[in-house]
Amino acid sequence: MTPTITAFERSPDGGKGLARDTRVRWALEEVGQPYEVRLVSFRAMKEPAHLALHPFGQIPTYEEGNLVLFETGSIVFHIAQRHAGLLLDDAHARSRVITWMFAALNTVEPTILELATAKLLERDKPWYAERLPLVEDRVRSRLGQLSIRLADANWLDGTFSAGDLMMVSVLLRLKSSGLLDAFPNLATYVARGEARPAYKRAFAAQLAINAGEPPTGKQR
Ligand SMILES: N[C@@H](CCC(=O)N[C@@H](CS)C(=O)NCC(=O)O)C(=O)O
Repeated sequence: MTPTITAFERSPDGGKGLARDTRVRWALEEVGQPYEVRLVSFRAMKEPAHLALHPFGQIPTYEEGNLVLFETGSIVFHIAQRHAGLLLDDAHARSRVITWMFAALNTVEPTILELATAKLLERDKPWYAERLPLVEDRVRSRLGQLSIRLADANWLDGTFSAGDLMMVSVLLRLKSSGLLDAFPNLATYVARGEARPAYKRAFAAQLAINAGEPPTGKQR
């Protein structure tokens, strides 16, 4: 059964791939699962039809038959469980991959989101200039810890996994900030993720929508 995901009709980032449908597209591309996309406007996201799928009125959602999921961690985990390639076979390695997914979403992403929120919504506050370095320091601290753990490895646990997919997706948000530059192994790690053919297909698909190209058979 072909799953359907939702994505922004017009992404606020204009197609930089930072909207979270990109990570779901990436997972689907990695495992070779075709999918359809339903585009939603900001208004439609807050209306009952979408709220029935996503209680917080956000994208992405994932529909497969009578299964409806929201939260990218859950969606990517579901895809990884159903298909070979994103979770490792050994039981302990599999649990470590899941740990890295949680770490990406629960420990690394919050600091990065705090920075994004500060830059987007707090610029006009009198305390913005004083607070920004503190927020950046919290991001740097997490990056430093992650950088030490990754060291000179290609991926977080040997082979590319859903843990890397999620971690790279989260770190991609920092590209324009310059904060990754102080951690060359993390910058290379992110570039390694972006170089994967599945990522490139996912990125191109979301860019096509935001560049105003006519929808393909997969996107409506
Ligand atoms: N924790 C959620 C976050 C979902 C989320 O923040 N989605 C954003 C797009 S990337 C959104 O829909 N924002 C619009 C809004 O919250 O109104 C996930 O990982 O799926």
